[in-house]
Amino acid sequence: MILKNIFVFALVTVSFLLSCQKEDTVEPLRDVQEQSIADDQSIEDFLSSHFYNYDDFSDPDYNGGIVFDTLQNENASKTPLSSQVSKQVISVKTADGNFIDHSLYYLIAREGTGIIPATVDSTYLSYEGLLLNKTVFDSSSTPVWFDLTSVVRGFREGAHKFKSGDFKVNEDNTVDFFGYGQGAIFFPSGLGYFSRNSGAVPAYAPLIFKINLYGVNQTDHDGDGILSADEFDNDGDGVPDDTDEDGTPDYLDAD
Ligand SMILES: [Ca+2]
Ligand SMILES: [Ca+2]
Ligand SMILES: [Ca+2]
Repeated sequence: MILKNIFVFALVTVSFLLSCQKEDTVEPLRDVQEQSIADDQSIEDFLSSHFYNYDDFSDPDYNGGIVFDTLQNENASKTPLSSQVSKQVISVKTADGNFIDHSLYYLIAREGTGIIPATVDSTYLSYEGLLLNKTVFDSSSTPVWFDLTSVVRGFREGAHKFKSGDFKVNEDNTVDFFGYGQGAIFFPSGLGYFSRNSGAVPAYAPLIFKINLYGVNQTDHDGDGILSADEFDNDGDGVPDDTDEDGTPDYLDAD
């Protein structure tokens, strides 16, 4: 019940991560492959020059967040993020039908004890979004629900790397979360907003999100009894399938 109430709250307060359709028409579109390579270099530079507070996370009672810092001075001997992240190559279909590889990096600080969301499920999470210069462009320390079909692809795929946790409701009706997945994802603009200026995110910006994943709801968007995970993108091109080609993707197409 508490989760439901917060869900309603989240729907009206959170809009940033929802994909916006506004196109930036001022500058000619950059080449997707060249941008992917340039963004990957920028992300690798960040990962090799920064570490996170893994010493804090070695304490099972630590319930704070992830902090990034540079490998300088007294921190020069820390283990860089580049040695602690995993990488997934994601192929993105461009407007002209080509597939361009993009690299998503993810840091698992705590794996979580619950279930892994499908990339189309609803997730209950808190997050902080940063540019590579560590400017925070958006955050919610209060958990919010996100339908992963409505966020940028990097976030959708990245949330899929973590497991949810559990919670208990205290006598004063506050909620304690525990055992939840915690980490960060790093992805190029081709998995984000690419050429769009979106809020405080400039065009062609690689993005970082710190994520705490508390809960997962499996979705069946069109209520046809087939989970969205089973009909969203069976051909794996990253674009929602539309088998009957009527313009409504299968996961929203109840017939
Ligand atoms: Ca369905
Ligand atoms: Ca597809
Ligand atoms: Ca259809």
